[in-house]
Amino acid sequence: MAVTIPFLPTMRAIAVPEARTAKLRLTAGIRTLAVNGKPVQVFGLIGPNGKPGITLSPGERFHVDLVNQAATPTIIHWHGQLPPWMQDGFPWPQTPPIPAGDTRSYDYAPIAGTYWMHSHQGLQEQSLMSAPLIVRSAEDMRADRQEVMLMLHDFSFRTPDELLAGLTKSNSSQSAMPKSGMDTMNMGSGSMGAMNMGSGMAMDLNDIDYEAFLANDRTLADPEVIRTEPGGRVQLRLINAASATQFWIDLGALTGTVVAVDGHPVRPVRGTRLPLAIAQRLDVLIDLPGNGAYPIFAQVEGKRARTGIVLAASGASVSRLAAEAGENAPPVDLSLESRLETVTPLAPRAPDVKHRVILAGAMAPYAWSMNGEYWPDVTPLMIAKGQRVAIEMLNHTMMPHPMHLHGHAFQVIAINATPLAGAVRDTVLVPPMGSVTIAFDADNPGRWAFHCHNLYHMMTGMMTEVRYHGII
Ligand SMILES: [Cu+2]
Repeated sequence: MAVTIPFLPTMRAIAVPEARTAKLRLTAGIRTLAVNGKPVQVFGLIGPNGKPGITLSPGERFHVDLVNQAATPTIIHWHGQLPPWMQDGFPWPQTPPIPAGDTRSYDYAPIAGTYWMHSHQGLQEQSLMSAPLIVRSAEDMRADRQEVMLMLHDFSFRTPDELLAGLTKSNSSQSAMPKSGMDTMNMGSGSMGAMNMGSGMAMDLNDIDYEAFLANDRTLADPEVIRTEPGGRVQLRLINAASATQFWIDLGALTGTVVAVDGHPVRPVRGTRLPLAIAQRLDVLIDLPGNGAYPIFAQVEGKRARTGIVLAASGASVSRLAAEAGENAPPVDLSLESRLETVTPLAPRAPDVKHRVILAGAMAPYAWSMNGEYWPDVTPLMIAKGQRVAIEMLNHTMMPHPMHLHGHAFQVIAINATPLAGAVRDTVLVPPMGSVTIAFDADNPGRWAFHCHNLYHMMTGMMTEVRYHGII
């Protein structure tokens, strides 16, 4: 059982003794879900209270026994958290996957905010081996607001292996040469959502044609209805746990205030339509205007398809919601990113080391690379403890790439070579033909995965390693 540590403001700087933190049990297993009226077996990560994932109180350690009852090896990554590298949940040779039936223990000091956990083993993430990881802050406990979690997934009745084979086989059978950059005009049969960018180039979205999009495991045919207080305040914790789908969050009649991205506080930004790249999170405060029912939609970029939940005052009737919006959503972009400003900036300092990473690849043949290398045949990006590190990512493809660095929170310091004092976060979108530069202080020695969070891009090569000198 979770033990709630009472919040004592004057003790914030004092480490919570480990003995006061109970060990929590997290079970990786198999569950049955109904999607589009059909029962289907998916993975799940069930926490100590029988619900998906784990929620920690302020000061509580991430002290967890992960029990593998999934009947296959697995390893779970604590996305955005900053544990020692051997606890990161990545299948390094030193930390192999957990065999079926085994248990592995974790114990580290978590950072507060909206995080999530997902398998880093094969394609398990597509089969819903993921769950929320919420670490409440002292302010969360003080504030008078209702916490609402909204976790998004893309779903297919085909197996993830079939989905991957569909991408690599159908496209490699075409006689297309490897393409990248400006000459990439046509992305092959797998491109469901090619969009004209206005410059005559085709922009590519949505590699896979999914059969459903889930919000808290449900579709709009039977959405979750969350009862709210009339005129109350809601803290929406949005998590894009989809494997290959980016969304626009549509608050409809409501206006929200973004107060954190990827768990890290930003200066408040107001908005009604908010882009959410793969693996990213948003914390949005919403003051409900009255007694009504308010749908919160997540619409797939480049498509009319959407999913969502409903915030409804008790007694408010909830009408049936159309599963499609009136028009296609535009590509997810950096319109929000460019307005974000962290409240915890890096100290001013010139980078000690700068790495430049070219993102390349195309739909036909379906393969994606970083600096021309395909995981696992990669040259690690070397850094040293104590360095200020900058990484410039240049996207030479027509696909957007949501790039995630393990073990560090970075600050976005330039978009398309224009400097900014952007958000601190763990996943940033690099749009087609665009560039983003991130910076961080190298303070967590180890081996760290650095990859595109589109699962199929990662699985066909778009991953590398950031390694500290002296490790291995
Ligand atoms: Cu990618």
